[in-house]
Amino acid sequence: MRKKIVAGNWKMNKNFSEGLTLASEVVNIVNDELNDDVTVIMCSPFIHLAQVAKNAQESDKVFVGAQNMSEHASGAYTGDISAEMIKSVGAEYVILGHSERREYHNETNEQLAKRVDLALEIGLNPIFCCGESLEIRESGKEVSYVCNQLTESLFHLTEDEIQKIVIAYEPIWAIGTGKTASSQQAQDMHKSIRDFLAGQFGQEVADKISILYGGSAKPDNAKELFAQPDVDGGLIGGASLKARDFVEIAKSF
Ligand code: 3PY
Repeated sequence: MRKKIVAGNWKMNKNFSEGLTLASEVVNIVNDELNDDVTVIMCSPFIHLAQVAKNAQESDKVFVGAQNMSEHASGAYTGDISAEMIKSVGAEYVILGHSERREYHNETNEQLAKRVDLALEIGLNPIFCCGESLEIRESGKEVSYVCNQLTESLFHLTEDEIQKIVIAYEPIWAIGTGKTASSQQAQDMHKSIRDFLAGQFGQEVADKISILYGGSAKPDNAKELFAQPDVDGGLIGGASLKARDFVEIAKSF
């Protein structure tokens, strides 16, 4: 059985006190309403992380993640945040390679491979994002593009290590645009990703890896997306900023 996961990516939203209010609302609603078999993750800005992690201790279903981290372990990297710092405040996950980081900060597959290694070494679970632009989809090369992202950042891992990775497929054309991939488009890509993982790590291992869909997922479309056999949950942007909407998504399995 794969883990069902709903992770909220708050991006650069919410000041400190707004963030803490959101976190405690999520924890309260999850504790009252959510089934035990769903894992909820809040990926807050760094500033909020320590306190959000404390809030999450009130629930055995809620976990906390960062949205990015350095590929260096420590040292003279002004403004950067290390895997160890993230882990030390109680976070257990870290989003790596979100398309906004790839686009605005030129993150490369090679750099992400180093971050994946460091995160695993410290004991953080990467939520590794992949996904194609509209141009690539229209050229019909979306599967090979996404598979190349996986190859260059993840295929050096061992069978044990790859099972600690959560994959998030986020078509760039569906992020912040209000456009969602149809549930069939999501399923087709998730199946291609799983088949590709199976080719490298074996079917048994690939069947254990949770693959999340991201890109304008909301309470209205989550049920249909999560009903697909290879969609194991979502990485949620805007809708994770409202506790009620976020938890409704988590209740959509
Ligand atoms: C979105 O849904 O907008 C996301 O980018 C989630 O990471």
